[in-house]
Parts: sequence; C-alpha cells; structure tokens
Amino acid sequence: MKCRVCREPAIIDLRRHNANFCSDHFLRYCRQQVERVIGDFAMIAPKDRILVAVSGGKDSLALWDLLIHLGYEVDGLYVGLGIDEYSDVSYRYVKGFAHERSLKLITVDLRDEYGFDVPTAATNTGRVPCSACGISKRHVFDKAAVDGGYDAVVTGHNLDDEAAVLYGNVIRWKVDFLGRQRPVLEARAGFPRKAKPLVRLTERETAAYCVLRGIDYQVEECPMAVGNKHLGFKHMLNQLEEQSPGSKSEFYFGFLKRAAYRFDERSDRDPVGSCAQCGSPTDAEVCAFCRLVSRAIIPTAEDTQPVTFAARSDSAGPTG
Ligand code: Q46
Ligand code: ZN
Ligand code: ZN
Repeated sequence: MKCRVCREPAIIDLRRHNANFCSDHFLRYCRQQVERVIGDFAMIAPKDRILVAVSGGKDSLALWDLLIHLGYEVDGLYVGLGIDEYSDVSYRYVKGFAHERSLKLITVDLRDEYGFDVPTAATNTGRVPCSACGISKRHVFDKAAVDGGYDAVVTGHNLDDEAAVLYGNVIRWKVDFLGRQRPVLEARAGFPRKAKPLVRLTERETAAYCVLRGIDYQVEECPMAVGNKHLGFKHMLNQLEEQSPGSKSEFYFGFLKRAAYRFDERSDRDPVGSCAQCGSPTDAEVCAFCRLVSRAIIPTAEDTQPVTFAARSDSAGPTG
C-alpha cells in the first residue's frame, strides 16, 4: 500500500477517495478538507475570533489543533456536564491539551454555575439525558460566545455525525431540523455564528489525525449515550459505507447541494422575544434552558433520596 502522493508506504487507506496516504500526506489531506469546507461555506474569516467547544474527545481536540495549525485565533470552551468519571477524565484531556499548547480554555461547570448536572437534570425532568445535555450545551455555547465577543462557535461534528443526524431527520421528516442542518448557521439576534468545520472528515480520520499528532483524548463513549438512536443510525450507515464507499458523503453533501434550500423558510425565522429570566432570544416567556434549570436543580442534602449519578460524581475524585 503506497501513498497516492509520494509513493512512500501508506499508513491509512481512504476507500471513499480511492486513496492511501503516508502520515505527512494524510495530515495535509485533513488540513485541506477543513480549509476547503471553511471556504466553501464561508464559515470563518481570517481575522475572526473563534471559540471551539471541546469535550475531550478526538473530534473537538483534532478540530482545535487543525484550526490553530491553519493560523486561526481559537480559544476553547469546556462545559462540565457532571457525568460521573467520564466528565472528570474528559476534562483532564482538555486541560492537558490546552496547557501543553498554552491555549486559552474557558470552563463552565453546570453544577457550579447553575446548580445541576446532566444526570440529575435528566432524572428530575424526565427528559432523556442527551436532550437535557443538548439544551444546556447550546445555551452555554451561545452565552460564552456572545459574552466573550467571539465571531463564531465551532464544534467537532464530523461526517459520520452529520450523516446520522440527517438520516434520523429524513426518516421522520423533521422539516424544521432539516432546514437547520447546514454546516454553518449565520449569527442571528442573540446567537453567534455556528460552524462545523469537520464535516468532510470521518470519525476514523479524526482518530487517525489525533494519533499522528500525539493528541491524547477520551476514548470512552459517554455512558449516557447508551441506547441513543444516533449510534444505531451510525452503525447502519457504516454498513452501507462498507458495501458502497462514499455513500455517507454523497448522502450528506448531496442533501446540502440539492435539497437543504427547500427547507430554508421553515427555519430561518428569528425568535420574537427574549427570556424573562436570562434574556436569551426565545419565542416563549422563559427559554428552554431556564425552564430546564428550574426543574433540574440538584436535591439538597436534606433530601432523603439523592440521585445516584449526582451522589457518585460529587464524591468521585479524578481517575484514569
Ligand atoms: S455528552 Fe451529552 Fe453527548 Fe453524553 S449526554 Fe448525550 S449529548 S451522549 S455528545
Ligand atoms: Zn506521502
Ligand atoms: Zn432563559
């Protein structure tokens, strides 16, 4: 197996491109994919101040590294979700990455800032954990970006993520979500621009990128993702990709090119009001996040039935 560019021994084969690369040319390929998508979708301008949401996983740390390498000014934002040891270990990877490279990291811990964590929020509100988590992360990302004067928030969603989300939205014909499923969403009243510069790279590629760049990352899946529909969709799409390399990319980029615009008008309306409690844009009197907070607060010590996850993570020290 030889590198398509230099004919030296290859370290990775990319079947959807019918190409093999040595490590140098694979890293160059990753950077080119990110540069291309940033340009194609006008995600970031050269002087923009960027906030990257980092979870400690391979995608977000690879994205931070890639953007710094490409010359952008990028600070990190980590949200402490309070998910048991998983969050402790994730945070250590993020801190280590930022510290080694002298990068600025902003940390927002849900318990410290808002008095709840994701497991207790899920238990106390009856929501599935990923729903409570998603509402919380969106709110914190938006607020941190607006408060910090950043031009855009970027996230590490990759091609596998976006194809799986698209698949889920298509099979249920969630037209509002389909209208917002673009790799960049422009800033709107009270919301920063949001972009996903990794959508041309797969999970396998971001993992390989991290290994080659010596980036340590949280390998474990979030324990709350068990049973998550998207994992099932990813698995199905991987099987399809195995039989027909390039399917995922054609599905996702074909949608963006040929179909996404048909759903635009369903989604681009700005919220008409602002939240009575936090001031965020919303159509309701109180935004979804503030409603979540009011129902999710961690029980006090006097409560006789502490929630399992909260009790464990309150007492757990860093491990791993
Ligand atoms: S962190 Fe949060 Fe994910 Fe865990 S609870 Fe679900 S959404 S799976 S990216
Ligand atoms: Zn090469
Ligand atoms: Zn609010």
